[in-house]
Amino acid sequence: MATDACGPSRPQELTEATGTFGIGAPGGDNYPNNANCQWRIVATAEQNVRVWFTWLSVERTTNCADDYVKVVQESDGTALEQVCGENGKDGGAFDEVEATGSVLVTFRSDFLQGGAGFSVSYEVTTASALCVLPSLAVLCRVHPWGDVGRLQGGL
Ligand SMILES: [Ca+2]
Repeated sequence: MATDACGPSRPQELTEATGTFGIGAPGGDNYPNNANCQWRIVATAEQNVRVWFTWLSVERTTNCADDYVKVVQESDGTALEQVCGENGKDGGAFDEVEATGSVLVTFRSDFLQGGAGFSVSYEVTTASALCVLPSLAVLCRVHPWGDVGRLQGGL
């Protein structure tokens, strides 16, 4: 289990453009009770951050109130995702979420019952110059050509 993220020095700052982090491993022992872990995916106000889960095994409760992984856009505190259960909300597919600027990911567990943990991957991209035009801003959020990195990689 990642240590910095769950200790007094949390959140753990993630400054790489891409990465994966989380707790535990599929099929592993349960994570600790009363865990409080945080990771900050560091990005500028002009950068976009995509976040997706690669696996999830977190105690399922109504509204994911007891144990959960929560993804928050830091600039305005918008909660983009709060998940629990096995492999996604209601057992379905994970939602990929996108934020502007830094993202805070929080994992909490309550005093009983657990799961094997979770893994989150992310990618920080810089919006292309086209996307500063207000008329294109909405399209840029949903189209792959909105990111310089993906443009350079071909459409
Ligand atoms: Ca629990």
